[in-house]
Amino acid sequence: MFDSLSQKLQRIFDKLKRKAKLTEKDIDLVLKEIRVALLEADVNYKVVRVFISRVKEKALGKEVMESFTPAQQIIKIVRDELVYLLGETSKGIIIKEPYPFLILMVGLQGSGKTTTCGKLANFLKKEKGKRPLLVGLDVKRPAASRQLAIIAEKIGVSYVIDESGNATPVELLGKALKKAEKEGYDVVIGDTAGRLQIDEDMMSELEEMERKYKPREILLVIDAMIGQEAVNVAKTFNERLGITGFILTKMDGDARGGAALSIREITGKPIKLIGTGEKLEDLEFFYPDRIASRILGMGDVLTLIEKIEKTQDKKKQQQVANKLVKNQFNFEDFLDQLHELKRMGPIENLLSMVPGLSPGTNIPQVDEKELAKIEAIINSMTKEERRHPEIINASRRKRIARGSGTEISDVNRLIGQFKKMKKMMKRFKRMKNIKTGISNFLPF
Ligand SMILES: Nc1nc2c(ncn2[C@@H]2O[C@H](COP(=O)(O)OP(=O)(O)O)[C@@H](O)[C@H]2O)c(=O)[nH]1
Ligand SMILES: [Mg+2]
Repeated sequence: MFDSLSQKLQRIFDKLKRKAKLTEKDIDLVLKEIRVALLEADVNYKVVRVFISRVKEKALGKEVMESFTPAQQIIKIVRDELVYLLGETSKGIIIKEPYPFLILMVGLQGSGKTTTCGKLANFLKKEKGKRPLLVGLDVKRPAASRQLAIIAEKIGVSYVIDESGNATPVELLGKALKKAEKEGYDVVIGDTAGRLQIDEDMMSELEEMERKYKPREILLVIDAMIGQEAVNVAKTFNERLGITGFILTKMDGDARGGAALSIREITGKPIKLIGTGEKLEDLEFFYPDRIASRILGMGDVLTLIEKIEKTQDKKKQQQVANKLVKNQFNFEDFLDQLHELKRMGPIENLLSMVPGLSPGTNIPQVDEKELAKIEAIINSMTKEERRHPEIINASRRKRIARGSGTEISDVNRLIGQFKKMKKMMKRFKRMKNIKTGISNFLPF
Protein backbone atom coordinates (compact mmCIF):
# COMPACT_ATOMS: atom_id res chain seq x y z
CA MET A 1 0.00 0.00 0.00
CA PHE A 2 1.23 3.45 -0.93
CA ASP A 3 4.60 2.04 -1.99
CA SER A 4 4.65 3.52 -5.41
CA LEU A 5 3.34 6.92 -4.30
CA SER A 6 5.78 6.88 -1.48
CA GLN A 7 8.70 6.17 -3.78
CA LYS A 8 7.71 8.92 -6.15
CA LEU A 9 7.33 11.50 -3.43
CA GLN A 10 10.66 10.58 -1.94
CA ARG A 11 12.35 10.93 -5.27
CA ILE A 12 10.80 14.37 -5.67
CA PHE A 13 11.95 15.40 -2.23
CA ASP A 14 15.43 14.01 -2.66
CA LYS A 15 15.88 16.23 -5.67
CA LEU A 16 14.52 19.14 -3.71
CA LYS A 17 16.84 18.58 -0.80
CA ARG A 18 19.83 19.13 -2.99
CA LYS A 19 18.85 22.75 -3.55
CA ALA A 20 20.05 25.38 -1.13
CA LYS A 21 17.54 27.95 -2.17
CA LEU A 22 14.14 27.59 -3.76
CA THR A 23 12.65 29.93 -6.31
CA GLU A 24 8.99 30.21 -7.05
CA LYS A 25 9.66 28.28 -10.22
CA ASP A 26 11.24 25.43 -8.27
CA ILE A 27 8.19 25.21 -6.07
CA ASP A 28 5.86 25.22 -9.06
CA LEU A 29 7.81 22.37 -10.58
CA VAL A 30 7.72 20.35 -7.37
CA LEU A 31 3.98 20.87 -7.04
CA LYS A 32 3.48 19.72 -10.59
CA GLU A 33 5.42 16.55 -9.85
CA ILE A 34 3.47 15.90 -6.66
CA ARG A 35 0.27 16.42 -8.59
CA VAL A 36 1.21 13.77 -11.12
CA ALA A 37 2.29 11.36 -8.38
CA LEU A 38 -1.06 11.73 -6.61
CA LEU A 39 -3.07 11.29 -9.78
CA GLU A 40 -1.09 8.20 -10.62
CA ALA A 41 -1.90 6.86 -7.17
CA ASP A 42 -5.57 7.09 -8.11
CA VAL A 43 -6.34 10.03 -5.89
CA ASN A 44 -9.48 11.77 -7.09
CA TYR A 45 -8.64 14.74 -9.34
CA LYS A 46 -10.76 17.17 -7.34
CA VAL A 47 -8.99 16.15 -4.20
CA VAL A 48 -5.62 16.56 -5.90
CA ARG A 49 -6.60 20.05 -6.95
CA VAL A 50 -7.51 21.26 -3.46
CA PHE A 51 -4.53 19.52 -1.97
CA ILE A 52 -2.07 21.17 -4.33
CA SER A 53 -3.63 24.57 -3.86
CA ARG A 54 -3.40 24.24 -0.07
CA VAL A 55 0.24 23.21 -0.25
CA LYS A 56 1.02 25.95 -2.72
CA GLU A 57 -0.49 28.66 -0.60
CA LYS A 58 1.65 27.68 2.35
CA ALA A 59 4.76 26.95 0.34
CA LEU A 60 4.88 30.35 -1.27
CA GLY A 61 4.89 31.99 2.14
CA LYS A 62 7.87 34.15 3.03
CA GLU A 63 9.05 31.86 5.81
CA VAL A 64 9.55 28.97 3.44
CA MET A 65 11.26 30.80 0.63
CA GLU A 66 13.66 32.55 2.92
CA SER A 67 14.39 29.74 5.33
CA PHE A 68 17.71 27.93 5.44
CA THR A 69 16.03 24.62 4.87
CA PRO A 70 13.39 25.18 2.24
CA ALA A 71 13.17 21.50 1.30
CA GLN A 72 12.38 20.43 4.85
CA GLN A 73 9.79 23.17 5.07
CA ILE A 74 8.07 21.95 1.94
CA ILE A 75 8.15 18.35 3.13
CA LYS A 76 6.63 19.43 6.41
CA ILE A 77 3.87 21.29 4.61
CA VAL A 78 3.11 18.29 2.41
CA ARG A 79 3.05 16.04 5.43
CA ASP A 80 0.76 18.35 7.39
CA GLU A 81 -1.60 18.65 4.44
CA LEU A 82 -1.61 14.88 3.96
CA VAL A 83 -2.58 14.48 7.61
CA TYR A 84 -5.32 17.04 7.10
CA LEU A 85 -6.53 15.26 3.97
CA LEU A 86 -6.68 11.96 5.80
CA GLY A 87 -8.73 13.49 8.57
CA GLU A 88 -6.42 14.87 11.25
CA THR A 89 -6.90 13.14 14.56
CA SER A 90 -8.00 9.55 14.83
CA LYS A 91 -11.63 9.02 15.67
CA GLY A 92 -12.21 5.51 16.90
CA ILE A 93 -15.51 3.96 17.77
CA ILE A 94 -16.67 4.86 21.23
CA ILE A 95 -19.23 2.43 22.57
CA LYS A 96 -21.42 4.16 25.10
CA GLU A 97 -24.84 3.93 26.71
CA PRO A 98 -27.65 3.55 26.09
CA TYR A 99 -27.09 -0.11 25.31
CA PRO A 100 -27.37 -1.96 23.05
CA PHE A 101 -25.17 0.23 20.87
CA LEU A 102 -26.05 -0.58 17.28
CA ILE A 103 -23.36 -0.65 14.59
CA LEU A 104 -24.34 -1.34 10.98
CA MET A 105 -21.66 -2.56 8.63
CA VAL A 106 -22.56 -1.57 5.06
CA GLY A 107 -20.81 -1.76 1.71
CA LEU A 108 -20.48 -3.57 -1.58
CA GLN A 109 -20.22 -7.32 -1.82
CA GLY A 110 -16.70 -8.57 -1.26
CA SER A 111 -15.55 -5.38 0.41
CA GLY A 112 -14.93 -7.25 3.64
CA LYS A 113 -18.05 -6.56 5.72
CA THR A 114 -18.46 -10.01 7.23
CA THR A 115 -14.77 -10.36 8.01
CA THR A 116 -14.68 -6.89 9.50
CA CYS A 117 -17.76 -7.57 11.67
CA GLY A 118 -15.82 -10.50 13.11
CA LYS A 119 -12.67 -8.44 13.58
CA LEU A 120 -14.56 -5.66 15.32
CA ALA A 121 -16.49 -8.03 17.59
CA ASN A 122 -13.25 -9.77 18.46
CA PHE A 123 -11.57 -6.47 19.27
CA LEU A 124 -14.47 -5.21 21.38
CA LYS A 125 -14.62 -8.45 23.29
CA LYS A 126 -10.91 -8.95 23.83
CA GLU A 127 -9.61 -5.41 24.20
CA LYS A 128 -12.62 -3.56 25.53
CA GLY A 129 -14.35 -6.23 27.58
CA LYS A 130 -17.64 -5.78 25.75
CA ARG A 131 -20.33 -8.35 25.03
CA PRO A 132 -21.05 -8.05 21.32
CA LEU A 133 -23.86 -9.74 19.43
CA LEU A 134 -23.40 -10.35 15.70
CA VAL A 135 -26.40 -10.34 13.37
CA GLY A 136 -26.41 -11.77 9.85
CA LEU A 137 -28.66 -9.43 7.90
CA ASP A 138 -27.86 -10.88 4.49
CA VAL A 139 -30.90 -13.15 4.78
CA LYS A 140 -31.19 -13.89 1.06
CA ARG A 141 -27.89 -15.73 0.93
CA PRO A 142 -27.73 -18.58 3.45
CA ALA A 143 -24.00 -18.92 2.76
CA ALA A 144 -23.49 -15.38 4.01
CA SER A 145 -25.15 -16.13 7.35
CA ARG A 146 -23.15 -19.31 7.66
CA GLN A 147 -19.91 -17.43 7.07
CA LEU A 148 -20.78 -15.03 9.87
CA ALA A 149 -21.77 -17.87 12.19
CA ILE A 150 -18.46 -19.64 11.62
CA ILE A 151 -16.52 -16.47 12.40
CA ALA A 152 -18.65 -15.80 15.49
CA GLU A 153 -18.01 -19.28 16.80
CA LYS A 154 -14.31 -18.95 16.18
CA ILE A 155 -14.06 -15.84 18.34
CA GLY A 156 -16.60 -17.02 20.88
CA VAL A 157 -19.18 -14.32 20.24
CA SER A 158 -22.95 -14.85 20.15
CA TYR A 159 -24.84 -14.36 16.92
CA VAL A 160 -28.29 -14.18 15.43
CA ILE A 161 -29.03 -15.46 11.95
CA ASP A 162 -32.27 -16.18 10.16
CA GLU A 163 -33.06 -19.83 10.86
CA SER A 164 -36.58 -19.72 9.44
CA GLY A 165 -35.52 -18.57 6.00
CA ASN A 166 -38.31 -16.03 5.67
CA ALA A 167 -37.52 -13.12 7.97
CA THR A 168 -36.76 -9.74 6.43
CA PRO A 169 -33.52 -8.05 7.50
CA VAL A 170 -35.55 -5.37 9.27
CA GLU A 171 -37.44 -7.98 11.31
CA LEU A 172 -34.29 -9.92 12.09
CA LEU A 173 -32.47 -6.83 13.31
CA GLY A 174 -35.44 -5.97 15.53
CA LYS A 175 -35.32 -9.46 16.98
CA ALA A 176 -31.58 -9.22 17.63
CA LEU A 177 -31.95 -5.85 19.37
CA LYS A 178 -34.64 -7.26 21.66
CA LYS A 179 -32.46 -10.24 22.46
CA ALA A 180 -29.53 -7.92 23.22
CA GLU A 181 -31.64 -5.85 25.57
CA LYS A 182 -32.98 -8.87 27.37
CA GLU A 183 -29.71 -10.74 27.64
CA GLY A 184 -27.39 -7.84 28.31
CA TYR A 185 -25.37 -7.57 25.12
CA ASP A 186 -23.94 -4.07 24.95
CA VAL A 187 -23.05 -3.91 21.25
CA VAL A 188 -25.02 -5.24 18.29
CA ILE A 189 -23.09 -5.44 15.02
CA GLY A 190 -25.23 -5.91 11.91
CA ASP A 191 -23.62 -7.51 8.87
CA THR A 192 -25.80 -6.18 6.06
CA ALA A 193 -26.27 -7.56 2.56
CA GLY A 194 -24.00 -6.14 -0.11
CA ARG A 195 -24.37 -6.00 -3.86
CA LEU A 196 -21.78 -6.00 -6.58
CA GLN A 197 -22.84 -2.48 -7.41
CA ILE A 198 -24.91 0.13 -5.73
CA ASP A 199 -28.53 -0.75 -6.31
CA GLU A 200 -31.87 0.62 -5.23
CA ASP A 201 -33.06 -2.51 -3.42
CA MET A 202 -30.06 -2.60 -1.16
CA MET A 203 -30.19 1.10 -0.47
CA SER A 204 -33.87 1.18 0.49
CA GLU A 205 -33.42 -1.86 2.72
CA LEU A 206 -30.59 -0.10 4.52
CA GLU A 207 -32.56 3.14 4.72
CA GLU A 208 -35.43 1.33 6.35
CA MET A 209 -33.16 -0.14 8.99
CA GLU A 210 -31.60 3.27 9.50
CA ARG A 211 -34.98 4.96 10.02
CA LYS A 212 -36.32 2.29 12.28
CA TYR A 213 -33.40 1.52 14.56
CA LYS A 214 -31.23 4.66 14.39
CA PRO A 215 -27.80 2.95 14.41
CA ARG A 216 -25.18 4.86 16.38
CA GLU A 217 -22.54 3.97 13.82
CA ILE A 218 -23.04 3.22 10.14
CA LEU A 219 -19.66 2.11 8.92
CA LEU A 220 -19.04 1.91 5.20
CA VAL A 221 -16.56 -0.83 4.42
CA ILE A 222 -14.49 -0.03 1.37
CA ASP A 223 -11.98 -2.26 -0.35
CA ALA A 224 -8.87 -0.11 -0.77
CA MET A 225 -8.11 -1.92 -4.02
CA ILE A 226 -11.09 -0.53 -5.93
CA GLY A 227 -9.34 2.76 -6.62
CA GLN A 228 -11.31 5.64 -8.11
CA GLU A 229 -14.64 3.84 -7.74
CA ALA A 230 -14.32 4.26 -3.96
CA VAL A 231 -15.27 7.91 -4.29
CA ASN A 232 -18.61 7.12 -5.95
CA VAL A 233 -19.42 4.41 -3.46
CA ALA A 234 -18.54 6.66 -0.55
CA LYS A 235 -20.58 9.54 -1.91
CA THR A 236 -23.70 7.51 -2.64
CA PHE A 237 -23.79 5.64 0.66
CA ASN A 238 -23.14 8.83 2.54
CA GLU A 239 -25.88 10.74 0.77
CA ARG A 240 -28.43 8.00 1.28
CA LEU A 241 -27.56 6.81 4.77
CA GLY A 242 -25.51 9.48 6.46
CA ILE A 243 -22.67 7.13 7.30
CA THR A 244 -20.59 7.85 10.40
CA GLY A 245 -17.27 6.67 9.05
CA PHE A 246 -15.25 4.35 6.86
CA ILE A 247 -13.39 1.14 7.34
CA LEU A 248 -10.81 0.62 4.60
CA THR A 249 -9.95 -3.02 4.07
CA LYS A 250 -7.17 -4.81 2.23
CA MET A 251 -4.68 -2.15 3.14
CA ASP A 252 -2.16 -4.97 3.15
CA GLY A 253 -2.52 -5.31 -0.61
CA ASP A 254 -0.72 -3.34 -3.26
CA ALA A 255 -3.45 -0.77 -3.80
CA ARG A 256 -2.14 2.60 -4.82
CA GLY A 257 -3.80 4.37 -1.94
CA GLY A 258 -6.02 6.76 -3.81
CA ALA A 259 -9.17 5.69 -1.97
CA ALA A 260 -7.71 6.44 1.42
CA LEU A 261 -6.59 9.84 0.24
CA SER A 262 -9.86 10.81 -1.41
CA ILE A 263 -12.92 9.68 0.53
CA ARG A 264 -12.46 11.83 3.59
CA GLU A 265 -12.09 15.03 1.58
CA ILE A 266 -15.08 14.18 -0.63
CA THR A 267 -17.50 13.20 2.16
CA GLY A 268 -16.13 14.90 5.26
CA LYS A 269 -16.51 11.59 7.09
CA PRO A 270 -13.54 10.03 8.88
CA ILE A 271 -11.74 6.77 8.18
CA LYS A 272 -12.01 4.99 11.51
CA LEU A 273 -10.41 1.62 11.10
CA ILE A 274 -8.32 -0.25 8.57
CA GLY A 275 -8.17 -3.94 7.71
CA THR A 276 -4.64 -5.16 7.16
CA GLY A 277 -5.08 -8.87 6.48
CA GLU A 278 -7.44 -11.79 6.38
CA LYS A 279 -6.93 -12.84 9.97
CA LEU A 280 -9.35 -11.73 12.69
CA GLU A 281 -6.62 -9.79 14.47
CA ASP A 282 -5.80 -7.72 11.40
CA LEU A 283 -7.74 -4.61 12.34
CA GLU A 284 -6.07 -1.33 13.23
CA PHE A 285 -7.14 2.13 14.18
CA PHE A 286 -6.60 4.66 11.48
CA TYR A 287 -4.04 7.27 12.46
CA PRO A 288 -3.73 9.91 9.76
CA ASP A 289 -0.39 11.16 11.02
CA ARG A 290 1.10 7.70 10.93
CA ILE A 291 -0.22 6.97 7.46
CA ALA A 292 1.12 10.30 6.24
CA SER A 293 4.52 9.43 7.67
CA ARG A 294 4.33 6.06 5.99
CA ILE A 295 3.51 7.65 2.66
CA LEU A 296 6.46 9.97 3.00
CA GLY A 297 8.72 7.05 3.82
CA MET A 298 9.22 8.07 7.39
CA GLY A 299 8.10 4.68 8.56
CA ASP A 300 5.39 3.96 11.00
CA VAL A 301 7.23 3.50 14.21
CA LEU A 302 4.22 3.95 16.44
CA THR A 303 2.17 1.24 14.78
CA LEU A 304 5.16 -1.07 14.87
CA ILE A 305 5.71 -0.44 18.55
CA GLU A 306 2.03 -1.02 19.24
CA LYS A 307 2.10 -4.29 17.34
CA ILE A 308 5.05 -5.45 19.36
CA GLU A 309 3.27 -4.40 22.53
CA LYS A 310 0.13 -6.31 21.68
CA THR A 311 1.87 -9.61 21.07
CA GLN A 312 4.56 -9.65 23.72
CA ASP A 313 4.35 -9.72 27.44
CA LYS A 314 4.98 -6.45 29.19
CA LYS A 315 8.29 -7.21 30.82
CA LYS A 316 9.87 -8.60 27.71
CA GLN A 317 8.61 -5.61 25.77
CA GLN A 318 10.33 -3.25 28.10
CA GLN A 319 13.55 -5.19 27.83
CA VAL A 320 13.42 -5.25 24.06
CA ALA A 321 12.49 -1.58 23.88
CA ASN A 322 15.35 -0.63 26.17
CA LYS A 323 17.78 -2.69 24.19
CA LEU A 324 16.58 -1.21 20.96
CA VAL A 325 16.99 2.29 22.28
CA LYS A 326 20.44 1.59 23.66
CA ASN A 327 21.31 -0.42 20.58
CA GLN A 328 22.36 -3.40 22.65
CA PHE A 329 20.17 -5.78 20.73
CA ASN A 330 22.01 -9.08 20.22
CA PHE A 331 21.41 -12.52 18.71
CA GLU A 332 19.73 -13.80 21.86
CA ASP A 333 17.10 -11.12 21.53
CA PHE A 334 16.98 -11.75 17.83
CA LEU A 335 16.08 -15.38 18.45
CA ASP A 336 13.43 -14.31 20.97
CA GLN A 337 12.04 -11.91 18.44
CA LEU A 338 11.95 -14.56 15.76
CA HIS A 339 9.58 -16.56 17.89
CA GLU A 340 7.47 -13.48 18.57
CA LEU A 341 7.51 -12.50 14.92
CA LYS A 342 5.85 -15.72 13.97
CA ARG A 343 2.92 -14.62 16.06
CA MET A 344 2.75 -11.14 14.61
CA GLY A 345 1.84 -11.99 11.06
CA PRO A 346 3.44 -11.30 7.72
CA ILE A 347 6.93 -10.01 8.19
CA GLU A 348 6.79 -7.81 5.12
CA ASN A 349 3.99 -5.87 6.82
CA LEU A 350 6.11 -5.24 9.85
CA LEU A 351 9.20 -4.35 7.92
CA SER A 352 7.38 -1.84 5.80
CA MET A 353 6.70 0.13 8.95
CA VAL A 354 10.34 0.48 9.88
CA PRO A 355 11.71 3.86 8.95
CA GLY A 356 14.51 3.66 6.43
CA LEU A 357 13.21 0.41 5.01
CA SER A 358 9.98 1.68 3.58
CA PRO A 359 8.98 1.90 0.88
CA GLY A 360 9.21 -1.54 -0.49
CA THR A 361 12.00 -2.06 -2.92
CA ASN A 362 14.63 -3.69 -0.76
CA ILE A 363 12.53 -5.29 1.92
CA PRO A 364 14.16 -8.65 2.50
CA GLN A 365 11.85 -11.51 1.66
CA VAL A 366 11.69 -13.81 4.63
CA ASP A 367 9.90 -17.11 4.41
CA GLU A 368 9.28 -19.77 6.98
CA LYS A 369 12.09 -21.97 5.67
CA GLU A 370 14.46 -19.06 5.90
CA LEU A 371 13.33 -18.48 9.48
CA ALA A 372 14.08 -22.08 10.40
CA LYS A 373 17.55 -21.70 8.94
CA ILE A 374 18.17 -18.52 10.89
CA GLU A 375 17.01 -20.23 14.02
CA ALA A 376 19.40 -23.13 13.42
CA ILE A 377 22.30 -20.76 12.87
CA ILE A 378 21.64 -18.83 16.07
CA ASN A 379 21.19 -22.09 17.95
CA SER A 380 24.68 -23.12 16.87
CA MET A 381 26.24 -20.01 18.33
CA THR A 382 27.71 -20.01 21.80
CA LYS A 383 26.18 -17.81 24.43
CA GLU A 384 29.15 -15.50 24.16
CA GLU A 385 28.69 -15.21 20.40
CA ARG A 386 25.01 -14.46 20.69
CA ARG A 387 25.64 -11.72 23.19
CA HIS A 388 28.64 -10.24 21.41
CA PRO A 389 28.16 -10.87 17.71
CA GLU A 390 31.23 -8.77 16.93
CA ILE A 391 33.50 -11.64 18.07
CA ILE A 392 32.20 -13.98 15.37
CA ASN A 393 35.27 -14.23 13.13
CA ALA A 394 35.93 -16.44 10.11
CA SER A 395 36.73 -19.63 12.02
CA ARG A 396 33.71 -19.21 14.25
CA ARG A 397 31.52 -18.71 11.19
CA LYS A 398 32.83 -21.94 9.74
CA ARG A 399 32.03 -23.80 12.95
CA ILE A 400 28.57 -22.28 13.17
CA ALA A 401 27.79 -23.22 9.58
CA ARG A 402 28.88 -26.79 10.19
CA GLY A 403 26.94 -27.01 13.45
CA SER A 404 23.74 -25.74 11.93
CA GLY A 405 23.97 -27.65 8.68
CA THR A 406 24.11 -24.46 6.65
CA GLU A 407 26.65 -22.80 4.38
CA ILE A 408 29.15 -20.18 5.49
CA SER A 409 27.42 -17.82 3.08
CA ASP A 410 24.17 -18.29 5.07
CA VAL A 411 25.97 -17.38 8.28
CA ASN A 412 27.60 -14.39 6.62
CA ARG A 413 24.29 -13.22 5.27
CA LEU A 414 22.60 -13.43 8.65
CA ILE A 415 25.39 -11.51 10.34
CA GLY A 416 25.28 -8.94 7.57
CA GLN A 417 21.54 -8.51 7.99
CA PHE A 418 21.94 -8.23 11.70
CA LYS A 419 24.53 -5.48 11.33
CA LYS A 420 22.27 -3.64 8.93
CA MET A 421 19.43 -3.92 11.37
CA LYS A 422 21.51 -2.51 14.17
CA LYS A 423 22.46 0.40 12.02
CA MET A 424 18.79 0.99 11.32
CA MET A 425 17.95 0.77 14.96
CA LYS A 426 20.25 3.70 15.57
CA ARG A 427 17.55 5.77 13.99
CA PHE A 428 15.24 4.84 16.82
CA LYS A 429 17.67 6.55 19.12
CA ARG A 430 17.11 9.79 17.35
CA MET A 431 13.40 9.50 17.90
CA LYS A 432 13.39 9.66 21.63
CA ASN A 433 10.39 11.89 21.72
CA ILE A 434 8.27 10.52 18.98
CA LYS A 435 5.10 12.14 20.17
CA THR A 436 6.43 15.69 20.15
CA GLY A 437 6.10 16.11 16.44
CA ILE A 438 7.30 15.94 12.95
CA SER A 439 10.92 16.93 13.46
CA ASN A 440 11.54 13.65 15.19
CA PHE A 441 10.29 11.71 12.23
CA LEU A 442 12.41 13.39 9.66
CA PRO A 443 15.28 11.15 8.65
CA PHE A 444 17.65 14.05 8.04
N1 LIG B 1 -6.01 -9.24 2.50
C1 LIG B 1 -7.15 -8.90 3.07
N2 LIG B 1 -8.27 -9.56 2.77
C2 LIG B 1 -9.41 -9.19 3.36
C3 LIG B 1 -9.47 -8.11 4.29
N3 LIG B 1 -10.75 -7.99 4.69
C4 LIG B 1 -11.45 -8.95 4.05
N4 LIG B 1 -10.65 -9.68 3.24
C5 LIG B 1 -11.02 -10.79 2.34
O1 LIG B 1 -11.92 -10.31 1.38
C6 LIG B 1 -12.85 -11.32 1.00
C7 LIG B 1 -14.27 -10.82 1.14
O2 LIG B 1 -14.56 -10.58 2.49
P1 LIG B 1 -16.03 -10.69 3.12
O3 LIG B 1 -15.90 -10.30 4.55
O4 LIG B 1 -16.64 -11.99 2.80
O5 LIG B 1 -16.77 -9.53 2.30
P2 LIG B 1 -18.32 -9.12 2.30
O6 LIG B 1 -18.89 -9.67 1.04
O7 LIG B 1 -18.31 -7.62 2.27
O8 LIG B 1 -18.93 -9.66 3.54
C8 LIG B 1 -12.55 -12.49 1.90
O9 LIG B 1 -11.77 -13.40 1.18
C9 LIG B 1 -11.76 -11.90 3.04
O10 LIG B 1 -10.88 -12.82 3.61
C10 LIG B 1 -8.25 -7.40 4.59
O11 LIG B 1 -8.19 -6.44 5.35
N5 LIG B 1 -7.12 -7.84 3.93
MG1 LIG C 1 -20.60 -10.89 3.71
